[in-house]
Amino acid sequence: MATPENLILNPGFEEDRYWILYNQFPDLGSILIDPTDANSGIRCLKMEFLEGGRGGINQYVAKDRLVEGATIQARCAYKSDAGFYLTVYTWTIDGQIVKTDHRVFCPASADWILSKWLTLTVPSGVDWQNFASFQVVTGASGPAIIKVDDFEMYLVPAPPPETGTLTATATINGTPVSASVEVVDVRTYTTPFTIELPVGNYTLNASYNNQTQTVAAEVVSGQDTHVQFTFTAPPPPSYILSVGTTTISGVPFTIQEGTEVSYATPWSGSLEEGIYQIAMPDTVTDGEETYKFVSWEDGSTSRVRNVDLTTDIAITATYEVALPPKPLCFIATAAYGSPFASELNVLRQFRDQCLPDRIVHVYYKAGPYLAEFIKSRKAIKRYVRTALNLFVKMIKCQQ
Ligand SMILES: [Ca+2]
Repeated sequence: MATPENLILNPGFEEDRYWILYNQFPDLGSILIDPTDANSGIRCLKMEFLEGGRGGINQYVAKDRLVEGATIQARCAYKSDAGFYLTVYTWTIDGQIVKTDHRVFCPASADWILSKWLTLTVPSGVDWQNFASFQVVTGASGPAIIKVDDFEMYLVPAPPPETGTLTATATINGTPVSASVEVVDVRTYTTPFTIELPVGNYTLNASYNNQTQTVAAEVVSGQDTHVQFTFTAPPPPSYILSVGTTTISGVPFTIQEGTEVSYATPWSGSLEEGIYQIAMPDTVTDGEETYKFVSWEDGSTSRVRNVDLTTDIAITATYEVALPPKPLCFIATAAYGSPFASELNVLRQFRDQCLPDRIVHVYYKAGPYLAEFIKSRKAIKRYVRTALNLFVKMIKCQQ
């Protein structure tokens, strides 16, 4: 370590500057530079008191050179025919003297010797004036001649603060998570972390997923203090599932995720994220009509469908009218008078192969009434039969 700088300027009195000489009782003594004697160099300071009293020299040290918590150490060389004191002071801004082990007695010595060290701990939390003062004070009641030379005054830096470590972790259900933790008056960290801190008490404000926790922690010298934050898991997100049907509504269906719950279309509800099994009925009856499941809007044709609900989803099942079992040709049967006429086979084949379902459906609706009308009217029955015969011939010709 480098030798610290001597805070005292002109410590050996080789120049005429910097020292402030004071003499509380000037008529009882003198304070002068002595060019004939020295511990080192060529000059020293000579104080001659007739009857003792207070007097000496001040060396001021600027405030900004004195670090809070640091220690000032001072000493000087002297020779004296009477005992006296060396003192070190600082003054607070309101004029109070702050002193710590500030005074050392120097017994008489005929030869140059070094005084003991004086120690002054720079106070903390004090608004003090702009100097520390190193004084030579005579305290003797009789006459004394004191010579001083080679003043030394050093700042011993404040010892580094004792430290310990602070470790913080955060979990949800035992799983570590990255929580934001403000160590108040230090900074904000993200868990898990271990930081070195001066010993003392700290407040930690942790936050994760809109949950906050505050704990106090004491950092102990040379040890690790572990703070564990335990948060609760956030609820899973929910999404809107909509189940609809086309052609008809009011179709009962079930949604299963663990338990099975029944609903009817159109239905829309908020469900937690997850996989749900939607089961539509194969057929559903609405009044006189029976409807049959055809497909989902995505083209799938299984009436049971799994939906992975990770966003709002709308699904639609298409139902169509289910045709009743095909009876014989009402009208033709009525016209021919028998369901077994060979022409009927040709007509049935034509109906099943060539007519669109929609027309067949209308036919099934109206056919029975027309057939009843024809059955009891012989003339009409004959015309219809003739027309159908022609139609059957046409079909045959085209085949
Ligand atoms: Ca000197």
